[in-house]
Amino acid sequence: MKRIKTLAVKSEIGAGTRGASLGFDAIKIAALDFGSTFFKQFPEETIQDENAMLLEPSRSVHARRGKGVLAVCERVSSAVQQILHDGNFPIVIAGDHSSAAGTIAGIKSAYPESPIGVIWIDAHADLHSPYTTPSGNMHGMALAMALAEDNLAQRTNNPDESTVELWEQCKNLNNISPKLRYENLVFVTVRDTEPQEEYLIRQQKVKVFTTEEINNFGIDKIAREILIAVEPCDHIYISFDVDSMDATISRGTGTPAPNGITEKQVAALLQRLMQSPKVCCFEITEVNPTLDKENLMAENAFEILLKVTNQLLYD
Ligand SMILES: [Mn+2]
Repeated sequence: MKRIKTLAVKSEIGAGTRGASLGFDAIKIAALDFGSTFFKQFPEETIQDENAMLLEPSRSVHARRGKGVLAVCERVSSAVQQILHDGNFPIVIAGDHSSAAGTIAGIKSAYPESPIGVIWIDAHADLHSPYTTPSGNMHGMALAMALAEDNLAQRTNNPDESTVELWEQCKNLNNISPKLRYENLVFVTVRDTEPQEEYLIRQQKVKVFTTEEINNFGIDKIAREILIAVEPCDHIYISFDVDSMDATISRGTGTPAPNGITEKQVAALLQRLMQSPKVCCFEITEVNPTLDKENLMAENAFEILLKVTNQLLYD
């Protein structure tokens, strides 16, 4: 049986919309409303955030609050590495998705000799760099950091010197670069992408499992194919951004997108994926209760989290 430790990353400086740092507490409130003892069951660690940076205007337009994002990623990385080193299973409950670059760095540092597999369940590809970003928000750059991807072929921006320097530090987090290879990345329900990201997905032949394929072929078949796609990897990380679910369900998130899957589909998919003993870390991210009605997103997220955890504990 795996011993779980939850990691609270109440950081939202990588997002353009305010409120994702409240996601963790909203999920905790949902648990209390359901009468669940979930948050008493497992040891918990909170990562120090840099949200005070939000009180000042951001100077770097192509990597907003990048210094803070890097600092949070470094802390998340150390914590994840330590949890894995202790033989435990980290469940990361994050604010905005930029900290996933830290999670991947931590896993890679724990297993430097092994290729890491990443199952990225998200409406977005998060493959932008300061050279291509339309917004400068770093939650759209998490995977590019892990892949050490500049995408200069599709360059639209001229980031200043300090931004370039910061980006180099982001890519070289823990002195391993890249931490992830395209062939070990799988996208699930990614659908709200920019042309620069679509170029990379095509050029690097990234495997994408669409909402339509999930609807047509069913969870079991898709889950099997996802696990086959990351078969060469001994350690698999699942990152679940709640905007992978359809915008009608996931209103309480910063960048909702239509044509997603349902909460039932995502729960079934995750339960099936969790059956693989190679899965070493699970993350849930981008719950923003300030955009929601009656904490619905956090309640959905908590129910999914509970199913994932039960699969881990009682498999
Ligand atoms: Mn995302």
